Amino acid sequence: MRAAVMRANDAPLTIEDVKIDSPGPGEVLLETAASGICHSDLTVIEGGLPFPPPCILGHEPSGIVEEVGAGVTDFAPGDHVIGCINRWCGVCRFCTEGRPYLCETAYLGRPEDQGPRLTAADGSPIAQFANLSSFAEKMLCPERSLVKIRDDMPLDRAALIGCGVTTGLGAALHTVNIRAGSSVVIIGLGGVGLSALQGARIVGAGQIIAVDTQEWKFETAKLMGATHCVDASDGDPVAAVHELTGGGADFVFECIGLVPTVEQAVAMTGRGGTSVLVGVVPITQTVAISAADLTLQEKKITGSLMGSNRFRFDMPKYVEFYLDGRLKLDEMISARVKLDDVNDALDKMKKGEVARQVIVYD
Ligand code: PAD
Ligand code: ZN
Repeated sequence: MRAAVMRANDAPLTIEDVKIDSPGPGEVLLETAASGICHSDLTVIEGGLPFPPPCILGHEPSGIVEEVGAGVTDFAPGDHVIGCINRWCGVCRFCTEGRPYLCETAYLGRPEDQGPRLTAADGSPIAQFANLSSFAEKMLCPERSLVKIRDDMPLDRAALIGCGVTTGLGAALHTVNIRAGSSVVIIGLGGVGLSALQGARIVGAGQIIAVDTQEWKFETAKLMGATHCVDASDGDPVAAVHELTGGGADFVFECIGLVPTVEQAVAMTGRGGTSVLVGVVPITQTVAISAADLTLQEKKITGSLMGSNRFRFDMPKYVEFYLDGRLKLDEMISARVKLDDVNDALDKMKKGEVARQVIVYD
């Protein structure tokens, strides 16, 4: 099969012929239908999230089951599925207390005696990213990385639910408890931010203030429920939010992963409010915040991992949200591209020229 391989950090991915193994116990072989391109893929390429090359990125996929391994009972050939990076074990402390997205064994790969799932033409192993690697025509995944969805859900839009939508929507629906009428700020209107924005609208937030440096994104943001838009490239976005909310918002979602915008998020949060850090700041960087500001105004800061998901339950529900019109995905797709165009697509994402791009496979 053809795949885009990361051979080195900060270099273009190379399109190569890669061998994919047949499914072992508990594994499912899929034909990849579509894969969204998420900023986290770019963060890995740039070295901000450590994952050693050679590897195949891509972690926002939909697919069709081709073959199942021994003991697989939840899937059969022909099933339509979405893949998620949050494989769960079901028995660790976090799984049993109902937070499987924190599962401690999520990224344990294959037992060594089974050999690698992916190998290069010369037989050397290629690492699989988060049990998925969807920048490839096929995927070999643990069954607990997958969820079956309705056959009438279009697979290019289903792919978006695999990461960005679940992350943003879930941050608003699950990580925090937004009461109807609360004021909400979304900083960063990529796939993740536009999904958090829709989550705020779905739970009945009052003011929904969208912040970005790319003015063209505001039309989409308004379509998805933004009541106000702030152009961060024109003036101080913190002052603008304080003005609009009368002193700071109840909830601020940082959906970019930059140090300055994390600091802005905390500064935009009002008395008793909550800053939700969704964007992934490169692990080598730290953020300066005033502790007294938190104490004296009882502000809270929380991280949000993959929308605090229980994806086998959440993703089919998000499919229903799309099919009943509550979740807008068509408007989120800036372009459908081919696997060969992946480097160009990553470049466009880097420049902030797109909302979400999806690789569609034939
Ligand atoms: P994206 O690159 O599509 O969107 C980022 C947006 O931020 C773009 O619209 C930019 O124009 C905008 N932007 C850039 N700089 C500024 C600025 N200074 N002020 C305002 N707006 C700005 O990214 P994405 O939506 O794919 O991902 C967003 C983040 O979420 C990224 O850090 C990614 O790694 C992270 C993520 N987190 C999780 C999780 O579990 N927490 C999961 C998936 C992705
Ligand atoms: Zn992602």
